[in-house]
Amino acid sequence: MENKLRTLKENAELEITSADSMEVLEKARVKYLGKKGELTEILRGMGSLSSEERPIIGKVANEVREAIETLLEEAKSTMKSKVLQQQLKKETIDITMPGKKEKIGKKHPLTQGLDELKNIFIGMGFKIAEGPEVETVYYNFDALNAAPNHPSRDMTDTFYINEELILRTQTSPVQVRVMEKMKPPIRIISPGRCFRNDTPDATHTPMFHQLEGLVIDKGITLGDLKGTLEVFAKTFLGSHTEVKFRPHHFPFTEPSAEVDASCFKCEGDGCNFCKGSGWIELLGCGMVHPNVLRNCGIDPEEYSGFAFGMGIDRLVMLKYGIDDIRLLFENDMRFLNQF
Ligand code: 2NM
Repeated sequence: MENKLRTLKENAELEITSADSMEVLEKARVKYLGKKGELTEILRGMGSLSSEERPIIGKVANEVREAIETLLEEAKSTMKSKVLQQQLKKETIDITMPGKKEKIGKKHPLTQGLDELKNIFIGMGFKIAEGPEVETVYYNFDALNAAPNHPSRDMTDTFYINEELILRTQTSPVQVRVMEKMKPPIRIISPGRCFRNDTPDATHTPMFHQLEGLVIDKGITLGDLKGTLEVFAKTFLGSHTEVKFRPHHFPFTEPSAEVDASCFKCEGDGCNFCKGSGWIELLGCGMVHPNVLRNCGIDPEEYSGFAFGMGIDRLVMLKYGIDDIRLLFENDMRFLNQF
């Protein structure tokens, strides 16, 4: 029996010292010291021993049990620190590795352009006005002195929702709404989305952006209009920019003009950017028609004013050298990241 115990101890020792995981150690503990373990099995057979042998074997059995327990304790604590070391090694952060750069978004080129335009006019004392994109025929056409048979009213040019409601084709209805509500002096710009029933191509999209301006006060003249727009052109395109006023016609202004700026690429010499003319078309403008003032409850004998309108998309394209307006609305990051 004593031999059996010694063999058991040797086997246990071998198993415990060669264990490579906590699970193996726990299995060994159950195998040797558990309720149904080998040591318990041997001790159960002690009943058949003589009274002289029993205390001797009992002592040896106790020694074997204590030895195995000690071995297990030691092996478990060694295993614990080994596992911890492995885990620490696995989870080590290499602080010398290059970090991941946070990607910060940026403003769409149209928003950048819009911000710049707004700031120029805010600097000249203009306030920003907004209005609905779904407009009435009255605010978009009638109040603006457009003749009942004016071609822009046609369904092939304007998106009709029903007979009275349309998608605004310009932001002038915002100016009408402001004139109805506010007493002069009025100095506002109205940037926003507009809609026209155009087939998309390099220079047209059915949705585009306009910025219009309006100044109404006593004694406002064409000189004020010219001075304001000259300052605008020089600020937006550069101080060497010259402006030229060409007679034109709009239903809502009289007189009306289109404004050209000297080409900022060739400074007027003529290049393929300005198609050899040295000039680039910038915007439309004029003195607000007396009919429009009357429609808005402003006495044209007491007040006068000027208005202007420009395409934001067109100006952004000019400034950044974009040759197709559709690129502005495709949201291709490869395009947008260039600005
Ligand atoms: C333009 C050109 C010329 C314009 C006129 C008005 C209003 F409401 F005062 F009559 N707002 N905007 C105007 C004048 C717009 O866009 C090319």
